[in-house]
Amino acid sequence: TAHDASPGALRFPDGFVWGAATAAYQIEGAAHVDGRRDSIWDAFARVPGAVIDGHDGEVACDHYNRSADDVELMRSMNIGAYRFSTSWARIRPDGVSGRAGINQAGLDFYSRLVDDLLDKGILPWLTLYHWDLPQALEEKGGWTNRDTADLFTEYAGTVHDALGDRVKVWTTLNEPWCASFVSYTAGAHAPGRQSPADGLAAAHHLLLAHGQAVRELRSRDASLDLGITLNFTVADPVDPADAGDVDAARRIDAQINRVFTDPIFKGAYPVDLLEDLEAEGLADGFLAHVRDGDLETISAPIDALGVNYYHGEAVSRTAPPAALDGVAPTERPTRSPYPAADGVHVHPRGLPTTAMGWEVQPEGLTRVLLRLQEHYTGPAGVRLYVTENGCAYDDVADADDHVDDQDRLAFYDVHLRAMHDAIEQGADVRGYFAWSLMDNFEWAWGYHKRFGIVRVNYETQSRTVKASGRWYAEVARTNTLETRGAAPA
Ligand code: GBH
Repeated sequence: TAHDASPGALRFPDGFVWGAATAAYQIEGAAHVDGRRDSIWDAFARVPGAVIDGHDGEVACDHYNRSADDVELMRSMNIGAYRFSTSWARIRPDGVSGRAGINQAGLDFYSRLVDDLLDKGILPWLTLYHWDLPQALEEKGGWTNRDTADLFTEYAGTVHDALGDRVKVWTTLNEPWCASFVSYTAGAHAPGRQSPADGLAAAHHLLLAHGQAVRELRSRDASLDLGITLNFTVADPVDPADAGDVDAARRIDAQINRVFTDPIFKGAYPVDLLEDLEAEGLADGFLAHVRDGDLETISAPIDALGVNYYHGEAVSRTAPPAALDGVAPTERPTRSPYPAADGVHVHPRGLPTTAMGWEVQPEGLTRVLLRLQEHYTGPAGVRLYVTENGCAYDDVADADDHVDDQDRLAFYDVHLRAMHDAIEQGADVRGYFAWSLMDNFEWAWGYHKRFGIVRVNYETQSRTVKASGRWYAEVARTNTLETRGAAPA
């Protein structure tokens, strides 16, 4: 449809998907309602010091009871696709295999949500796992137990039985890096374990779960759109002429990005990663989990790769001694998420930061997308989607909950430009999802950090579209990024 773009405005390709994202535990609440049982996040939130001020997801945004209104809100904001996750602990609450393990009320909730979305012309974009493992399974070893991958595959089938007639886009996992290394090595996320070996085992079993679920869903319906979402960082050496700094950047790249992209797209773990693990005495234990055929399963062809991008980082082997432990804000001690990056330090480089302390580095997004296109997804014919990008700022709301978040609006503007750059240079990016649709439970930070383009008043549960949300609705409506200043205030 024609749109009178001003000179200098950036058009996106026809059919570009403009979406918003959330995750079950962060918004649903109703954590022990209608048969849902503890996930690892319910249990972790009860650990003293794990989440700031003891916040938890018991009520969250009460989305479980307000999903119809939230869908209508999205329609009013011209959101074309809604990326949400299903809660395993709502659907198979006790982690029990077979029909007896299914909680129909949990499936019914998602079925209503999907109907509401389709009713309003919003594409349902379903993620099967956004970190809320049933606690019953953690008690059997969680993601360090290979059986969890099989149970995940069965759970994927259960969700497909209920929703597969209407949901066509399926993401297996959100950010397996966080679900393994932040959760089982750093201990900053549930279940809070602090072991490099456990993080490595979890990473392999998450990848295996992904590959098995892709095969299962593909065999049920060859027309499904299947993918995974990974979080990417751009690690730059503080001094590109310093071999130690270059090696530090290589390690971070291997241990966040390539540990997942290489098995998925190339069917092999990176050789340099295995060498670094070997030097730490971790390689044999890790490889003991990798059985014949696993990498073939993990590299099952996918249709779409979801890219979550928040920030980059400058790293060094030398100075200053700032520990890589920024993943948890709380008094409960955490360790580095990296199994083989002792002595690697993040250096501030004077870029502006968000309320999370993360650098605003939009050109990192351009680089991530172009690198994926050139070395991973392009050769495999896989479409790219930015499935999360966004920021927390210290919002100031007036008495009517209005937030004039020009800082957040500017963050989105520069990142959409960076994505547009990548598209112009050949990256096959088909869509973008703002993180997040609404303020929500920000994991170890509880409700202290707000990422929404919609404000949530946690006393009244009222939703108020922020200035950034009104601006985003215009971008979505026009498929165009106006020159800054032309945006509605
Ligand atoms: C996403 O993960 C999640 O998918 C989403 O649930 C969450 O709400 C959202 O981001 C906002 O946090 O602290 O310097 O070590 C975030 C991915 C990757 C971002 C690692 C922070 C570590 C930075 N994260 N990164 S540091």
